[in-house]
Amino acid sequence: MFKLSFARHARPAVAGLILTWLLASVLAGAQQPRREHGDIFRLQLDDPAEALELVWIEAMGLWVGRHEVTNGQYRRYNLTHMPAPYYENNVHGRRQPAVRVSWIDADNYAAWLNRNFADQIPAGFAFRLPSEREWTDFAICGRAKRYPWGDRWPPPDDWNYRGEEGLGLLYRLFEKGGNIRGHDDGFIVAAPVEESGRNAWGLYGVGGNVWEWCRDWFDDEQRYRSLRGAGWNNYEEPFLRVNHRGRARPEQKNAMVGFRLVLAPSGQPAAAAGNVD
Ligand SMILES: [Ca+2]
Repeated sequence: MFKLSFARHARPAVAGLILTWLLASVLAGAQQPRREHGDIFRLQLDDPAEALELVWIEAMGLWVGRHEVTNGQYRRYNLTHMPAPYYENNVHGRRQPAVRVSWIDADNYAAWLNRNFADQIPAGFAFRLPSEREWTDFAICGRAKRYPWGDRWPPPDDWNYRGEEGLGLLYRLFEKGGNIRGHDDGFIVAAPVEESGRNAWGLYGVGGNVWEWCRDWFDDEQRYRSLRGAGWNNYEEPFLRVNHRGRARPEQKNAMVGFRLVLAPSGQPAAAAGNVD
């Protein structure tokens, strides 16, 4: 009798548990739709015209900024952001990358996004600067190569470095050094972010346009933060290699330096820097 009685009461309980589990699974699925490589996430900020776009990179398990953060997007945070021209060339354009922002500024910008747009950010994720290891991963797109665009020299014309376009009067008067022969991207300074260097994962300007702050310290003494990717004023072949590491003090600002953000699982530390060579 005991056995029968137990069975009679247990069945509805088990059925209820299964139903609850199924409902929970369906709801969880609705909250976190399946992501596929290349899916775009848009953070509307407080002005949809300045939405930040990020690309889901399945192999890395995080979103990577489709572009360098723009002056327009940065101005939603700092209304007075107006980077001074480089000689006579403007670098404050709405779709040009945010420049003359320090590592500290970029880190604060990510924190501002996390604080103010939590309702738009997928649960368990947060904005931050990429580690150098992550930067390298999304620069090479799963295939070892010498430069962010591939193995051949010179860079394709739609990757923004200092080519033959940069030979105006003021350059000749003030700039030392050379340029990339046979390369003309059409931009003397930073290009609009969507007009420079699209890679195989649909990310723009990962090489060139502006140097990008990374999260890591450059040195064990923690004096410098790491920069990757070179910028519009670079023509030196070693600087353009995918494994080249630049550096600057965290408070430094420069017309050739900007940043890109990742939207990554917030509970995990960034992938360690490691040896990028
Ligand atoms: Ca760049």
